Amino acid sequence: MSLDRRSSALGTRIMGVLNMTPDSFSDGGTHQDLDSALQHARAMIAQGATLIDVGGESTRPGAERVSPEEEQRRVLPVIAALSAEDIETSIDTVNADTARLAIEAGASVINDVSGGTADAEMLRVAASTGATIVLMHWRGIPDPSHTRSHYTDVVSEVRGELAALAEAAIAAGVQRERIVLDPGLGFDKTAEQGWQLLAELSELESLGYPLLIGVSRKRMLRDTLRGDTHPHSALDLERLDAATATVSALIDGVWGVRVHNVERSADALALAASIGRTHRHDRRIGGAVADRDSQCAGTLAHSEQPARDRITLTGLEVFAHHGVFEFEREQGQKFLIDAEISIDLRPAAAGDALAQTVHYGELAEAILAAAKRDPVDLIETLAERIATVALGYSAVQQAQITVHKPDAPIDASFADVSVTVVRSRDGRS
Ligand code: PMM
Repeated sequence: MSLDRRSSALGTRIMGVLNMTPDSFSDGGTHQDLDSALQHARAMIAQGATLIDVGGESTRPGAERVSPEEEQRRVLPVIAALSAEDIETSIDTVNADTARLAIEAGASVINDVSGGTADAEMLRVAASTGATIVLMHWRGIPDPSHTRSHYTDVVSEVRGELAALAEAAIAAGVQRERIVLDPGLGFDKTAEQGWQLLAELSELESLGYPLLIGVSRKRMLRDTLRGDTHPHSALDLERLDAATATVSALIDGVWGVRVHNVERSADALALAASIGRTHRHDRRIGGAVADRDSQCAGTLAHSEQPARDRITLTGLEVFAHHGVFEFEREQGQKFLIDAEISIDLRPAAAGDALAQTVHYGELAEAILAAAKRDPVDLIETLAERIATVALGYSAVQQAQITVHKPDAPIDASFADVSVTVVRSRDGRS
């Protein structure tokens, strides 16, 4: 496994699309069969996805609505099977019943492209199950003729409408930390409006919620690429996936990207993160990422002197299949991870602002996702991988990672064996 692939679980999560629909935007019909759907999901996880987004009803303009029963027949077995394999899933639905059953089957995230507006019960389901909910911006069932895409200022209007969606969710009992917002590229937005939103992501981020971006294989890419494309040909998909990966790299740092071709975007994000770690940040579209960086504590201006402030997570437990021996690979065992990150906490403390620090819950999730990914022989390698993930957060100046293997195959009686790596953003350790 290559180093760049490994670092794909950096700050930005990759949500791999698994459309169980015969008429989806782009992969309709290919994964209807449970086994091939599971295989595709496993492949996406191996390529760097942290979450699989399972959908049973297409939101493609002009697509037929399906009954909730049919939708559930398509998605629930896949979600149950993936959960049994410890693969995290989200349910892409606008139906509250489907969302509830999906959560019961093991999904942890509801991805609602209607932002909780299509089904009056949706927000209550999110509140009562405690699931994370992605609230996407739309103005109704996708309309190819863009009759609802009239905006005076698309960024501030989408921002305002997203804020209202989040407030409605909180009023219904959803915890603020469980809300992710998505500008809904292609949904009641022209290509031009989509690009404007991407150029000013920092405006949306200033709402204080994590952002998910779904640009993968969208028409705004095709509209922007030069020359003829032949919709749905292999060449067309390849170009769209390359374009998706390019955009993923440009918006690296958002909470998540929803993509069909995980490998391409994982590579692009890893490369972007490498540049981000070694370059003084003055790249980006419309300054979006520069703004984000300056909002973060401990930007590169502080990085020459590692901060003495720290966030420490200890005893993160994960069951995984790392090890040199065949039986370790087959049976798996418990690993415990301690992570101590150095970060200047003064801005967060001064403003009492979560956006100015690293969300330790998110860090824990990113570490666990990295630890669950493809097995390696050595806990040294695992610790290195996790340090890379921690340093993917732009505010983190130094990461000290200890991986414990308390049930390691050692004949002597022993309490624990562990390795520790200390890695700095400036590469000095
Ligand atoms: N796009 C599609 C479906 N679900 N969910 C979120 N959160 N954001 C999106 O942009 C989004 C979505 C349509 O694309 P597909 O049919 O190719 O999956």
